[in-house]
Amino acid sequence: MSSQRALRVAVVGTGTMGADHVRRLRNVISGARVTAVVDIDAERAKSLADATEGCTAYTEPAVAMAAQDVDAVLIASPGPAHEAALLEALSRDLPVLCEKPLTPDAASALRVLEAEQKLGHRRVQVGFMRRYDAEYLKLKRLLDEGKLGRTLMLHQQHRNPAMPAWFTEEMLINDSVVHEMDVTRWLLGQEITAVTVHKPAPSAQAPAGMSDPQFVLFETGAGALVDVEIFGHCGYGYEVHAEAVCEHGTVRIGDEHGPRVSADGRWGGRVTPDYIERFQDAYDREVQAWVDATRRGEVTGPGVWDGYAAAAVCEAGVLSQREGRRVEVELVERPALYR
Ligand code: ISE
Repeated sequence: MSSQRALRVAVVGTGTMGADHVRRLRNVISGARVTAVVDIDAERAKSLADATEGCTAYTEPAVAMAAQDVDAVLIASPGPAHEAALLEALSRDLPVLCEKPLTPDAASALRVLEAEQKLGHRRVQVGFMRRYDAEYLKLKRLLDEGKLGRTLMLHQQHRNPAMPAWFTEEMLINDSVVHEMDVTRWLLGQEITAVTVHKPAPSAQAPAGMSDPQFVLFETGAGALVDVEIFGHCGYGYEVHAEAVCEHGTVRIGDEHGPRVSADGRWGGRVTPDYIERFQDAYDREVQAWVDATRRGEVTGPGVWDGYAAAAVCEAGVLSQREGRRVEVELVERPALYR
């Protein structure tokens, strides 16, 4: 692929994230342009394509991927549609940025892992965008420096103001806590070995049939303990915090967004309303890094192994959530391609 030419991207799925990525590729990212958008909703795809210069609308991912003017694929369709799109892209040796989750379960993630191994080189980056957030990057740097010693515990809070009507209790684990699974593996450089989900008395704001909030405990390979409060309907805004407790100090992120205003005898600030705003910079950096690496013929971000490992932890988490017991995570041996 010529590094001179702009990367021609097909965006598969034009819901909230897909449409936001089209806007980002159009207005923010350099070195790329959107030449195809795909959605089963033909009208929605067409209106997005009409607003994007040189862009064609499709309803079938495979047809868009076969087009002459497509070099790479950004998958932002719902999780259950990812496997087919990923296998199609890999069969054509096309570079992919796939929104999380890689796939909804470990068995399908393994099939993608096998397809990429058969290809013999890495082609897929998974959209774990928190790895590109400025605060998370600072936390990672501090932990990696080593001056604070080993990380013994991580405390994390993940609060959403409300979830869409179709959001299920299981999705608290595999759509929301999946981010903390990846962050934990990335920050500590360890696999998660067991998951236990606890449920306090639910909030009156929790929808019928959903116990919300929940408290999730991870155990890791080297014996760290990691807790995650997931609150899907906290009502007041979107907040993500993390605190690492190390042998010689602690590091906390997630408190400092926007200005702190002192006036009228009070001080205060604003809570971001949603993840699109809170992680906007991280999404921008993630997509720019993917475009740059792809134009160099490389994959530099989280890959299929990370997507598979998170899917395996999700599976254990959902079982623990259902049965109220500690569940061990089962992983296949890490293939050479991902070491
Ligand atoms: C959503 O799908 C995301 O990925 C957000 O980052 C997360 O905070 C939210 O809980 C999920 O539903």
